[in-house]
Amino acid sequence: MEKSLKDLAAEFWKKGYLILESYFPGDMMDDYNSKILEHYGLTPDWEHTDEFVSKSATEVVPWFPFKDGNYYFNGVNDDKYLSKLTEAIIGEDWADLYCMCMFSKKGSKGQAWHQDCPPEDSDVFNLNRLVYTHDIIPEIGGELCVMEGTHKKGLLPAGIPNEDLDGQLVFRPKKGTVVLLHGHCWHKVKKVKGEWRVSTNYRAVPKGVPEDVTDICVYRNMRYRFSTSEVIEQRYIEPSGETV
Ligand SMILES: O=C(O)CCC(=O)C(=O)O
Ligand SMILES: [Fe+2]
Repeated sequence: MEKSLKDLAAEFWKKGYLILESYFPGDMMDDYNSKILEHYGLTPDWEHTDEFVSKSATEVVPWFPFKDGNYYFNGVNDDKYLSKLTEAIIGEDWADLYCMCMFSKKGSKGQAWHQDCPPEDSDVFNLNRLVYTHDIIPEIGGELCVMEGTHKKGLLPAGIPNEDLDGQLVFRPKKGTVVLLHGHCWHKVKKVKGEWRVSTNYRAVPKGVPEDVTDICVYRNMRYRFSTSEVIEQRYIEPSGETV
């Protein structure tokens, strides 16, 4: 029997993520993927500052298609079941934050461990609704790594930005798969070995969470503010193991 929305929401809140395997149809995903690649070309310039790219060990080029007036990707927003599931997870009157495509080229580092927004207030978070428009396979790399249950564990510990951690789960989402992931849950993306890797995030927030919730991202070596392209906090490990 199919799981109810309530059961799926409970699973999300237990683990900090939920995976809907091959949820969207392949032909819809092929169409999205070719439109995304058309936008980027295969060698896009980095959008972020060099300081950000080198410090954060994050090599990904974001694109906000709706902000550019491209509404091709509305099929995901319009999906009734996904909206209902979102409501079951983050409550009534949740809001769409934005749709963000992410592109990584061959040899890029992927994304270091991070929390999409500061975890100090457990009510203030974003919900990632990641849609994969192509298969993530070993030859491509770019696996999504998640530390289960860490949406309830507070601050990501300071440390080496992208090292593998004991207990990390490694996912290779197939085309059409949706990953719902709590923004406080510690996650990273492994190095990209294939020509390119694409993912698209339809971010949502519970009612009352400010629109700029994801302006500050927490990495193991810093907090970074995107709107001002600024490292707002350096995080160090003392030889004693303490974070300063
Ligand atoms: O591309 C992915 O698989 C994850 C990206 C990510 O960390 C995010 O969108 O918050
Ligand atoms: Fe993230």
